[in-house]
Amino acid sequence: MEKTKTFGFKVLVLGAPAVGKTSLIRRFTTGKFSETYSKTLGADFLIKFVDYPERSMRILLQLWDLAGDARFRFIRRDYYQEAQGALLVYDITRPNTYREIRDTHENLLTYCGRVPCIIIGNKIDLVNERKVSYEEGASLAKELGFEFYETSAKSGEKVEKVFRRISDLIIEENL
Ligand code: G3D
Ligand code: MG
Repeated sequence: MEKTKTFGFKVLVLGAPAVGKTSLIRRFTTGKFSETYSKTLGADFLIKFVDYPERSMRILLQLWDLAGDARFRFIRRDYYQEAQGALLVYDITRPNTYREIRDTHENLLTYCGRVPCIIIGNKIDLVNERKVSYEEGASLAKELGFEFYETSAKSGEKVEKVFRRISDLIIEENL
């Protein structure tokens, strides 16, 4: 039997405050949605393996969550350093978080260059509060040249999918 190789990658989860970055990471790494944890201070990361048995390979995703709080801007450069991919997250109930995606992407380009990215519209469980349409999300993603998914950290919808996709894209780019 072939020996399984492990590769580690750093993935940034970016977006305005309260779009659900920490919730998405927690949902993916623990399978749970928790309403009670404290707000992220500074930066932190959680890890999770994504397995590719057919390639005898496993990917260790280091998922970095950055506080949107301006007080922590000084750590940003270190935080961005050597990331291989990013998830750009907005909240479908808050159009300003959608409009911020372009700036967030500009920042990412400045520090990391062009790395694989996925755009995510989160909180689709809040059906009656939706203010950004699927089409708006898809069209922004198309313009920037990235894939687009809508998720709910609360219900878990598409959460596994987006982390596996970013892992796939990073593999294509780096291995
Ligand atoms: P952030 O890390 O991007 O700042 P958080 O965002 O993960 O801390 O989430 C911000 C708030 O949105 C939290 O609520 C969290 O429970 C909620 N949230 C995150 N994802 C979803 C989702 O998919 N659906 C719904 N309905 N809520 C979500 P509080 O009330 O603690 O501010
Ligand atoms: Mg957070």
